[in-house]
Amino acid sequence: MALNRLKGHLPFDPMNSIADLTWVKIVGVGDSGVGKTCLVKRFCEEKFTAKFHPTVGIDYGFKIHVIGDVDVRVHFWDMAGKYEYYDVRNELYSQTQAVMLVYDVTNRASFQSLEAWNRECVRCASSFPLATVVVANKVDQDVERAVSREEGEKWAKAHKLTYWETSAATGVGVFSMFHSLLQDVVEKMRAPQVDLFNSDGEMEK
Ligand SMILES: Nc1nc2c(ncn2[C@@H]2O[C@H](COP(=O)(O)OP(=O)(O)OP(=O)(O)O)[C@@H](O)[C@H]2O)c(=O)[nH]1
Ligand SMILES: [Mg+2]
Repeated sequence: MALNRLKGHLPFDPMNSIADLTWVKIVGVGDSGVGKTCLVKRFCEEKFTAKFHPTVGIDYGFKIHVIGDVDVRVHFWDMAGKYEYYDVRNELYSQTQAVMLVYDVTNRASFQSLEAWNRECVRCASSFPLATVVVANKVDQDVERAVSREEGEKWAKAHKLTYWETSAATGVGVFSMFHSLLQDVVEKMRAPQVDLFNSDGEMEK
């Protein structure tokens, strides 16, 4: 039997179905080696690898996560932390709704880099009100800790951001951190948008 593939043969418009879905783009940034790829892998696949494979340009993850009555299609854009990939990252920030700023609690330099990462995100990903979390990763390596919880919390508070402690190795804190970040995004999406224009298309005074 021949299939009728003519335009309009479907009893519904597939584009309407796609438009009804909730899509969220989360960008992960932080110095190379802090554990961004491992955090995404832990959340999406419940896996962890001890071997280090630095991200080249960008890695990608996907998961459907339920927030209340919403099935959120979460797209993870896991950026390479090496500085030389700046031009690649710069191209990929658009339409970002959420950011995870990651550092490694055993590596002080990665904590000191947060300021620059935060600035890069605010500069490049400004189309939505951003939901941002500060993620102190590798807390399983407590004996080698170089940045205390108090210091991390203080930095996050000073930037009006939420602070989380995680371990991609053991899984501690990972689900709660992503769940809370996604809740924040869904709330921001539902918040009434301020209409800057009147019915004639002129800017309100
Ligand atoms: N002990 C411990 N090791 C971790 C943890 N998270 C990641 N690692 C290790 O840290 C190394 C780097 O992890 P990645 O996730 O690849 O780091 P990344 O931030 O994606 O690095 P780039 O892709 O280069 O930007 C790997 O050897 C991981 O196994 C953690 O929570 N605890
Ligand atoms: Mg990576």
